[in-house]
Amino acid sequence: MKYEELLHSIQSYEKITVFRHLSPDGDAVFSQAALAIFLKENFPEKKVKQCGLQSFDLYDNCEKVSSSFIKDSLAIILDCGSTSRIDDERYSTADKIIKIDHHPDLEKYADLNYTDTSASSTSEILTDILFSRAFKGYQISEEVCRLLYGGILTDSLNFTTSNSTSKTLERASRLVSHGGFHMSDVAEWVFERDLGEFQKLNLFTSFFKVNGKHGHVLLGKKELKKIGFDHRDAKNNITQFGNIRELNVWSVFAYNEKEGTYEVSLRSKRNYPINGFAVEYGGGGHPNAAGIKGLSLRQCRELIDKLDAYSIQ
Ligand SMILES: [Mn+2]
Repeated sequence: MKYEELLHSIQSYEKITVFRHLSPDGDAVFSQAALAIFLKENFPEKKVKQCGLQSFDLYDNCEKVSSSFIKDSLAIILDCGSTSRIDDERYSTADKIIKIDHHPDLEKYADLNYTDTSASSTSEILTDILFSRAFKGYQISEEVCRLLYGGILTDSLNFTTSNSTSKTLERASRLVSHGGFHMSDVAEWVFERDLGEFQKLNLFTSFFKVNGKHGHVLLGKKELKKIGFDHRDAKNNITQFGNIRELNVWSVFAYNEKEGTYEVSLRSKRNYPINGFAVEYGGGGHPNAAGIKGLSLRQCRELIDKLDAYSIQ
């Protein structure tokens, strides 16, 4: 990967916009903030804006950005495998587009593309970039290190996902030694939840059903209302089912009220790739972490049966 070209693009633009994906998570938001802060600290003469219309409760970093600003800017898009995922469609009007991401490269939408599907997170790739030879001499502040470490923790679930590697640890280690912060402080910040959220989670997990070695929750409008979740909350909390010895596959099916259809998050252990199922139903993702949108209740039930059978193969 040639990071020099990325640096040259940054150097040649006066205005830079940094974008993230819809339904933002820690990796999307922290990598976005880290890059924006890095750019502001090292290129004080440039104007850098963080774009995104949907909010993230742990960290409020988005700004109001005018269309004319975006038009003149270099847009750097983080953590978005396809254009439909990008929060704020105005990204497409930017003068030049750069993509940095770890999702399968389904759509070629950028002028410059830094995709590494072997990385645990976009924050991990960004760490590799900022500590690379190309970026030597630039300052990486404690705040930038903390944010990137937080992004790696979120997506790698504390270094436990199947795409966490020795490289992930090496890069995380550089952040900790360079930033000089306590790892446990960042872990607490990223994973801590309040009591109300904990009680909602208890209700959420009470809908969990197991057949074969597949566990799932199927949540319609009524169930989601009872929990106090929307479909995104439900899907984000698929991590609750990640450490159950008896399961090979686990999934969350949740009704999207606005679309009138169901959305699914699928997860599995390393020897049980499930992205084929996602593709079959019009979705996509990684071998052990995939998603689908726009399903009918009948399709959900059909897929649950298929996953039940697959999980004991
Ligand atoms: Mn990510």
